[in-house]
Amino acid sequence: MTSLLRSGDVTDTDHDHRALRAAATRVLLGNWNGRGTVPSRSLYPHQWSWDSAFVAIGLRHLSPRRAQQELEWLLSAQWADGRVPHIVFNPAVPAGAYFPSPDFWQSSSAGRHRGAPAHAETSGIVQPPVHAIAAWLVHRADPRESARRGFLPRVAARLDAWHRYLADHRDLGGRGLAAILHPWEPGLDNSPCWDIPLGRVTPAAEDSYRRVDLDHSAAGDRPTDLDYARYVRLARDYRDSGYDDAAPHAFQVEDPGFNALLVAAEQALAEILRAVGADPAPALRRAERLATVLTERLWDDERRIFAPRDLHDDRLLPVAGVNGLLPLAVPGLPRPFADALESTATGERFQLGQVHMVPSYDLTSEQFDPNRYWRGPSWFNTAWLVHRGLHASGSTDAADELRAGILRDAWTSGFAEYVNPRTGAARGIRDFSWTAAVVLDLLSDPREER
Ligand code: 2M8
Repeated sequence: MTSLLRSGDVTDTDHDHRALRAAATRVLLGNWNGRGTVPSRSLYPHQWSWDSAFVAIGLRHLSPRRAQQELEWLLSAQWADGRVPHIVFNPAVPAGAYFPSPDFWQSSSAGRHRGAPAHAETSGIVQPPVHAIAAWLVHRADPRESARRGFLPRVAARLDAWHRYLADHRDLGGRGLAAILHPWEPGLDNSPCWDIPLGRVTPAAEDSYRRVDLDHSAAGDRPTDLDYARYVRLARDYRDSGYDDAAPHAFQVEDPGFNALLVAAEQALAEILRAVGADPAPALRRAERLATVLTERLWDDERRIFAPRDLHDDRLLPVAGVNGLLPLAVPGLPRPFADALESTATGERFQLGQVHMVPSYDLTSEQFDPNRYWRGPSWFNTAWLVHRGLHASGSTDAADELRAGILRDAWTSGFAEYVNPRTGAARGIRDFSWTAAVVLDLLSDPREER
């Protein structure tokens, strides 16, 4: 497969698409561990929260049943307070295979008062709430199989509890948006978006842990040691508070990506609730309120993009990341915002249509780095979300061009974790699950229910 991927390039022929589908299928099925899918067998050998949602969106085209199981397995590790942990650990994997490991998070003891499950070890932080979107798409892929297995009734209450956790425990700014407490929570770990708030965090001693990630990926593609020391400190402090959201937090930010995805997820949850005969009104009310506050509180009129708000001083951060473009994927985003975001995406900061996919950070910024993780490289899940937004807002040509770029970059990079936006060169690890998943989704018949 590798030599074929290196030498080839996909065009739009059926033959190429068949080969791409076969390769993506091989990646995704190869990363299935019997109950869920690991993002990567080497670097991430457990189940990650938002990865599994993207994986389910791809898997529904191969096996709707397996896609359902993917989400059910993740949700089975939900805490009683409603949080869906960002990692569910596989007990069969040696403890040293990933850091921070279960003995760092200590979920079943430190998280006991918040209702962490006793049957599974998990992390205690969260990731973007894309699960209801995935669950609805998985259901629509095969409503009969879904009904036969009782899929929606199984997940509806859990998804509802998850959204209520974010509304009730994470509204730290008091205006209705969910706050993130750690740079791992928005999924864009070392984005320059977090440099200012993260810079206030006292780093943990670097000899108090060992970075396993550097055994699998080039150091220049990964966060720095100083960033890691701060990640460890934040996670340790949260754990030591007993995962108490009301405790003081050194890092508290309202992220536009996280909240935009929550709006879309609340809308999907309303569909799910309606389908199971429950009242969709509370979810719809939350969606409407979130969408309004998002535009009131996180719009940066100078940069023409949504920006994170630092709750330390209640100010917008002076940054432009791909997370600021994600409100494009909110159904019903008012036209002026959608138009402005599209012109920012095609403008000098992101150069959509001129570079590979969508850079994770402002190309004109001094902080931009084309290779280092979320500081500039283009990622496949965020490109898929932008593609979806462009499509929904009627920008079909731009959406089609982005779709072709995603497929091409996945093929030539060997399903890389991320690529250099200027050259398309593969960065991070290969055979990455959500890269394969979004490829399968984009190759599906667009007339299928979405
Ligand atoms: C990356 O994050 C993890 C920590 O959660 C890591 O660097 O070890 C991010 O890209 C995140 O968005 C992703 O969910 C995770 C697994 O793919 O890896």
